[in-house]
Amino acid sequence: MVELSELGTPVENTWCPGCGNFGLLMTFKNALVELGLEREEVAIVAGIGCHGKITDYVNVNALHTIHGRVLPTATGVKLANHGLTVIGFAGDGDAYNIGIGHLPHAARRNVDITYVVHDNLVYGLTTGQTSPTSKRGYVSKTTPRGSFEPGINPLVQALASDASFVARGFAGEPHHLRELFKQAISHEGFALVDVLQPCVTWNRVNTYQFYRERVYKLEEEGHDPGSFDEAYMRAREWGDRIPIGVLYREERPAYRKNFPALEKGPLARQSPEKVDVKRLLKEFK
Ligand SMILES: Cc1ncc(C[n+]2csc(CCOP(=O)(O)OP(=O)(O)O)c2C)c(N)n1
Ligand code: SF4
Ligand SMILES: [Mg+2]
Repeated sequence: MVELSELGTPVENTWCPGCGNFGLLMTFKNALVELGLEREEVAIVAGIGCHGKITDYVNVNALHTIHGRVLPTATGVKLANHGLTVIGFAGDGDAYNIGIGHLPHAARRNVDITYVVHDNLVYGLTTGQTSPTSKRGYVSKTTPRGSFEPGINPLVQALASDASFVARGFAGEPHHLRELFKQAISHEGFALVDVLQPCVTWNRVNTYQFYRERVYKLEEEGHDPGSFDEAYMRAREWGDRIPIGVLYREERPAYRKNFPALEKGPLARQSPEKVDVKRLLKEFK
């Protein structure tokens, strides 16, 4: 079992002081420790953005992929070696703008990965442009008169895509977020955890205080995560009250269980010498 001290790296952390990513990072490491995982059993994949630097800060197998392609990359990692616990990290721009096309497919297939979205409602790394989750009226250098587009609702998108686990956490509630991470990572299939992650440099609207005044915990209000209708209703709630917790959970087989070749064990551990390539080439000629 990995110790917390083994998960650190010598890389200098360049996130802005106070960034919500710090809470998310520490919480994630604690979740790995509490799940009793070994370092070599875990693979993380991240996109491009401030969030993406997380691959430098956790001492596990890590792949810093390109903007918007966390899900196909993580899917490939999982299918190549389903012995790994695979967690993808994306930004809201990464996940819900350029990468949105991958969400419904990973979700409907129930690919066995956890998808953590650092949702700061802004493009952080590129210095503060309006993002797909920015709310209507949001003022930034790309929308100086306020965004006239309604923000995308990631939880509604995930539910509509048949995701089998849909949750929202808040980086300012680390104990609560740690439990969400543990549940998502233990879930068989696709698990989205959208994390409200304050960007203290560029987003002066959705601050720690903004969320502290609004978030409430679903489990304290008798929410039933087995009810799709109830989950949908809660997913649409954003105003004076913002729900955090597990919105929806459903048990169904993970994507990899459809592949007979994977029943013999992870592909990464199968010897290519045993594959009759000539017979295969003949078959597909
Ligand atoms: C294909 C591609 N398009 C655009 C960019 C430029 N780019 C880098 S990060 C980024 C957006 C970052 O915002 P987000 O995904 O929300 O991550 P954050 O920095 O907020 O964590 C963009 C547009 C890129 N690197 N690659
Ligand atoms: S720009 Fe925002 S998201 Fe990026 S490190 Fe700074 S505070 Fe965090
Ligand atoms: Mg962002």
